[in-house]
Amino acid sequence: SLNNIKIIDIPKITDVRGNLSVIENDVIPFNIKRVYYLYDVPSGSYRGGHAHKKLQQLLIAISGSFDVVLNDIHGHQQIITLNKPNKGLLIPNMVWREIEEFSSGAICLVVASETYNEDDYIRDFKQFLSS
Ligand code: T46
Repeated sequence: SLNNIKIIDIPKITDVRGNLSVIENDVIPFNIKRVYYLYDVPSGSYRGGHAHKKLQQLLIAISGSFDVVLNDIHGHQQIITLNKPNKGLLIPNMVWREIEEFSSGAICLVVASETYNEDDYIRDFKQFLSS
């Protein structure tokens, strides 16, 4: 449910040369199995539109900004804007997500608990609500 959604602070190491942020397994509640990223998203376009049976993941706006629209099976909705490279949004399993309002040049980095598996996706919203 949406109660398990969290904003995670990613450690930031700052000095005169700029910032460095690092994600190790102690920052997130799962072992990292995959990393992918969304970029060059055309303005007005959106991504997602599905839920995961098992996968948990952390979304980070490493550049620019975007909105994450989250829905749970009870019909609750929450919209979270990500725009900081040292804040991650933890999305547990069984949460419907859509990512929209990408700014120009936005990059969404995703750190995932599982390798890619199409069988883990629920891509039908009605089926999601009745699961
Ligand atoms: C999510 C959001 C944030 C692969 O072959 N391997 C992969 O690891 C991924 C993520 C995708 N694909 C293939 C499957 C599709 O043919 O790439 C194509 C686009 O995937 P999808 O339509 O699922 O992309 P998004 O941006 O709608 O969703 C992705 C993730 O799939 C999803 O888990 O939460 O990013």
